Amino acid sequence: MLFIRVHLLILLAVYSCSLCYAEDGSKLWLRYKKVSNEVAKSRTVISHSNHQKALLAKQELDNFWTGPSVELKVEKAQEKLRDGFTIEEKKGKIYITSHEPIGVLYGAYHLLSLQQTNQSINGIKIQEIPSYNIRILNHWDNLDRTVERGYAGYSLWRWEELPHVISPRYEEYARANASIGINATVLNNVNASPEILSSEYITKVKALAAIFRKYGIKVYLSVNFSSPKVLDGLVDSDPLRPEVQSWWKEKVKKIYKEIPDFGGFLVKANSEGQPGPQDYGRTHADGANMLADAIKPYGGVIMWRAFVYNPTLEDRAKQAYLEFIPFDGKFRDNVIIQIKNGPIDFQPREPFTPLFGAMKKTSQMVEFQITQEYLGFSNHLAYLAPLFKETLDSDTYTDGNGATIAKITDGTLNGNKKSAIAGVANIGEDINWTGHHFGQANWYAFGRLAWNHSLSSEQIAEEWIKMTFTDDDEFVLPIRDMMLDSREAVVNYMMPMGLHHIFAFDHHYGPEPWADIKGGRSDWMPWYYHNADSLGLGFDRSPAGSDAVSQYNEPLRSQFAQIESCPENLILWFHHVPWNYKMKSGNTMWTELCEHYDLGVKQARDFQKIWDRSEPFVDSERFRDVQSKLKIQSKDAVWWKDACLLYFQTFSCQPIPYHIERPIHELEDLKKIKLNLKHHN
Ligand code: GCW
Repeated sequence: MLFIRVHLLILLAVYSCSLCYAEDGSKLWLRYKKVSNEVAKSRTVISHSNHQKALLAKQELDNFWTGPSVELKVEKAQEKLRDGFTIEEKKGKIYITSHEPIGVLYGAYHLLSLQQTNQSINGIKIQEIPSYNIRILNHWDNLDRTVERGYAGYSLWRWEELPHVISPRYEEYARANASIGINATVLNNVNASPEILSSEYITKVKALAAIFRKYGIKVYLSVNFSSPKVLDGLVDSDPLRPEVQSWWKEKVKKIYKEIPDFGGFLVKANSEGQPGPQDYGRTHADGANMLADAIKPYGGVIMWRAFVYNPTLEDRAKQAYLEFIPFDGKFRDNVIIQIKNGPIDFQPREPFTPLFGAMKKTSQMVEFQITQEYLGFSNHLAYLAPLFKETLDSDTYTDGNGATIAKITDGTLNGNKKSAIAGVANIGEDINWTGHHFGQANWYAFGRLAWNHSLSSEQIAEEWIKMTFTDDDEFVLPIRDMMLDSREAVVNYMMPMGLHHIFAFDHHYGPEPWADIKGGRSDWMPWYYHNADSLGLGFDRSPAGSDAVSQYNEPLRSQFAQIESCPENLILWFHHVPWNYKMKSGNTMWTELCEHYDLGVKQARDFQKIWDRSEPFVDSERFRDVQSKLKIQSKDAVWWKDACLLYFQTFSCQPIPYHIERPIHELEDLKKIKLNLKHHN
């Protein structure tokens, strides 16, 4: 019996993996192959600059470039290129030129990516200038190496070993970022420990900064507003108190002494229990400006977050706008207000935050979430470029047509000197960096859009697939389409039509539309957002309700305010919609809701089929990893569908239409599920 089993296993193994080599995903999209000696001898790579970064560019090309000879140049006259580059082929030679040494490195990576995606370089003449000056990752990494909303293992930063032991992954991390143009990183969680500013930690940060510098990456830190009091026993941390101001000045001076190219601070103040200027009756502007003044002499930047809300009667979606609008024009010019893409919190779909465009005299930047806090952690495949693009391409109508969030934040419209864009990282110590192999695509997509926000989601997906797996169209096209559908699939099976925040309390993974914790904050309860009752479903933000629509410019204000003109993919965000309301399709709202959930489940199952069919093109290790994650995704999709439909049915009091797949769970059983987070973290 044993004998037969062993044989069967061997047979199965031979049969089932045509590409039977292991790949753990650790190489990300950087799968260049070292060139042979012959190739190396057949061409030269010359750098006319001796700058370390230009020499690094030379080294990368020496190692991996299989094409003709290349010359690298840093040219003073090319000021308009900034850290961008040109690549030109003339008489069989390639010239990469930039104004900055780092631009030459970006050019080298670009050239290698053309090689890797099999594109012709004959007669090539391209110019790339990045959309944003600061392209920054935000790590929500704690000093004990846990990662808030991190689903790829512990933090990469081994604080206890630093500055003495340097993990090879620090350089790999920097290289991966540089390869897509990311040039800044915030190392620690916005829920910041004051400890990060202690001398001990500054020495550790210095060691990381030294490695990242080679790749053009500047280090920033999140700071706790109470640091002066907590670290050094000042009576308080009131931003208007001279001792507090001098404390910050001294601290900043010390940091720049150790890290001369330090980027600046990111601050979460008076939000979710974090300290801030309001603790002393001061304003966001008082707090931000105090830090801005301290860091200004060194050219540093303060990224001050607008993610603030309190358990008041005011609709949570309105609060950031209400708190920040009065300070428009009152911030120093080295303060950038960092605003989440949506007014609530990184939901699978939100309208854009109306603060964008409304603060005309203040620099603003978008904060996206690359880590999938609300999109299935590292278990679900959800390609986020379409979500990022949806925000960037949104027209705010702030000054007539065309005031998209991209143009507002990249400086085109208000002439910002320093434009920036942030993404909350999904990176951890896992061997494949992001937990899910397809999570790498979101890191990649963020970097590519920060570099060039006019790239399409499709183009970015194609590049990433070709670089990460293979350029065979039989693989690339179906996988690309799967990726492009994946975010909408998550919206469908989790929260279609503008539903939001109906997650299980705190961990934000599974459905718990019924959750209610007696005495808990109402704005942390799902019912606050879905408002299901016998009449209908959804949050009335029209003028008859919370009037959040009034924060948008016309024509959006009226479009959102009236149920007939409200985009249906946001209808439950802006309206309390009757169960029998007629949708554009002719369905009632209830039927449409059921169809969305059903479609989401079908899409997840289709992803499984598409992936299984692509087995011949993928190494067995990555194939199996993704395959098993897709199984979880399908199961979770059914869980979401059943939970939401069975629960909302108790209000709609209508049958689930018969063309919809029947629930396989009992509502009462689903209510008993208490997720053991360890399984998902
Ligand atoms: O999305 C919420 C998260 C918190 C996070 C907060 C924020 C870092 O649930 O974990 O805290 O947003 O963005 O500050």
